[in-house]
Amino acid sequence: MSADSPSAPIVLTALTARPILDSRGYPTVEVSAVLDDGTRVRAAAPAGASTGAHEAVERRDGGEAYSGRGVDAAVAGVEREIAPALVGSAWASITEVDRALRDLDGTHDYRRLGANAVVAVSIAASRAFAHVAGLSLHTWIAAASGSSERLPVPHFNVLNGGAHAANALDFQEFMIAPVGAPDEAAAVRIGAEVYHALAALIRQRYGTAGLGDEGGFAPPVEHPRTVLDLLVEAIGDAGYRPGRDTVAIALDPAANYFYRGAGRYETGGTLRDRAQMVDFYLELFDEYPIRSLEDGFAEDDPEGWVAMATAAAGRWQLVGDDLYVTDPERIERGAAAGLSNAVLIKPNQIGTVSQTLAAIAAARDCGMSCMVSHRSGETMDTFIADLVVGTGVGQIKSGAPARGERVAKYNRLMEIERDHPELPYGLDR
Ligand code: 2PG
Ligand code: MG
Repeated sequence: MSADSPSAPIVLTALTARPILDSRGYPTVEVSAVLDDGTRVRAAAPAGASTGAHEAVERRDGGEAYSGRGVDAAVAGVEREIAPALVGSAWASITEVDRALRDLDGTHDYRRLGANAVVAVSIAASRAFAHVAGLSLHTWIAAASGSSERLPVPHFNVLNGGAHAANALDFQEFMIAPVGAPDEAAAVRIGAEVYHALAALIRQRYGTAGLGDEGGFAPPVEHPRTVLDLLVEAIGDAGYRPGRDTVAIALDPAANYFYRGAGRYETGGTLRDRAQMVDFYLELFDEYPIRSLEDGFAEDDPEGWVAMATAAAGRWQLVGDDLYVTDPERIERGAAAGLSNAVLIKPNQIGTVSQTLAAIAAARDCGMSCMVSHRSGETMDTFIADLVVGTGVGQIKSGAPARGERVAKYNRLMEIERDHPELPYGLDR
């Protein structure tokens, strides 16, 4: 079966939507669809805070309610425009549904109907296709994308800064990646034990273990080295060995946040040019078991990306998030320009499931790795867990191993592992 396979069409008899609260307490769109056999499928849109300039655009109400972040218009668009277009017809593939959504919206970035409405409909439709095909969602995704299934290395964001926390730390995410774990359940255990060891260290040293948006701690620290020392200590305290092939560290500085223009970056009160920024990262790579660096440079600074990729010479994973916004064309252009060797994959950045699969295919064709990702504003929807297994890309980040909306994804991964103990775990090397 391919994404265009006509083998198992869906027919929806109802499509409704409603506003629900996301993990930050702002409204987002939940969609509910009923199939002609009476089965109901649901999906909810996540929401970013540190968004790339070229992401698909959410529809927000403006005005006073929820500081302008209401989604009543996006919900109404699902019921008044999308439902009449989709309900009652037979749809042969997710590609066909997504194309209809795109045509109906009429813009390239879904700004009319809202990417928050469109992505939820596309995910619900994917669940409908999996149901009529008699497949679990991850297996349907594997078939639709022509991939081998694989359980991913979870990247647990245990310490938050940047746009996700109120502290003075400029780097946004510090993650723990149990690369050497034997399986998913063991990886989750390592992540949780390190998280608890880190909580103890932070309480002892800073008297507080307050949290950032993704469930990681947000102590009053400023310098990346202070955090990296804490992580290495916590990994050891939890009884594990820090190392690139054991329990590794991954960073998402989200450099847009501290880019000052003209190739200059300001972190921890220090202004650095591109070359100094490259040297700073190389020093950190030397001193700590870091395996992956996401958005180490700003989306508008391709020279910085090229300088980093040249200096790293393939020794580290360099991931583009805001840089590519899950857009197949941007990924291809970035690969041709030598910007990075990996891509972050977020369905709501590009708008639909079939475009997300196209982004993964584009990255693969260019020889780049992928990491599937949540957003800082999340719901209990676990689509990305099935997406990462079905596409077999081998890496996911879904925040801390704590808080319901974050662990929902890790718990779904462990459920898939229990149901399919034969699936391999780990990086797709
Ligand atoms: C990121 C994401 C998710 P946001 O920068 O990678 O961690 O943050 O959803 O706020 O864009
Ligand atoms: Mg990022």
